[in-house]
Amino acid sequence: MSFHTSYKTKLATFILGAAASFSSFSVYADQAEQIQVSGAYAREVPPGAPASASFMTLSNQSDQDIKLVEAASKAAEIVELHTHSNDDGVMRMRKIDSITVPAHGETVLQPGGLHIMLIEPVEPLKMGNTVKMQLKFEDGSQKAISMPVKSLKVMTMPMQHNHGDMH
Ligand SMILES: [Cu+2]
Repeated sequence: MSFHTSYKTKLATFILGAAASFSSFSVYADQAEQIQVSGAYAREVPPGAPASASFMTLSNQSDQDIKLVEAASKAAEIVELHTHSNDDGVMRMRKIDSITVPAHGETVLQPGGLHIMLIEPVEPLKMGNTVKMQLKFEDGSQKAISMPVKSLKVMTMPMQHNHGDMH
């Protein structure tokens, strides 16, 4: 058992070393590795709809705040980081430069709040389809994620809680 563990470690070290030699990818824990993405989905829209949005929870396992600075996807012509603000009772959304995930905390992208806007979808954002996305962080590291397309009806159902608290 210990032989295998040590062998694996040596192998991993070798592979990481080789990766460092042959590519520009960094071997230390970059920001993309410190971020966990959960519950990601894109909102279903009818064909021809001008835009849709993607939502997810970003968890930061590191000691430092991490900024998401860009998202890219082939699913839409333009992908932007957005937030909503309440202007005298009217909800408006606007483009923002980054979304901060606090150290040892999480940031929730959800309807009515932060989201990743998918402008001029080029792939059908139909329930059952999958959207692939690249998330880019301040240090230039990237994370590839894929998410299901969900309909608004599914989206607005009460969230499941994974803990036993009383509500
Ligand atoms: Cu938006």
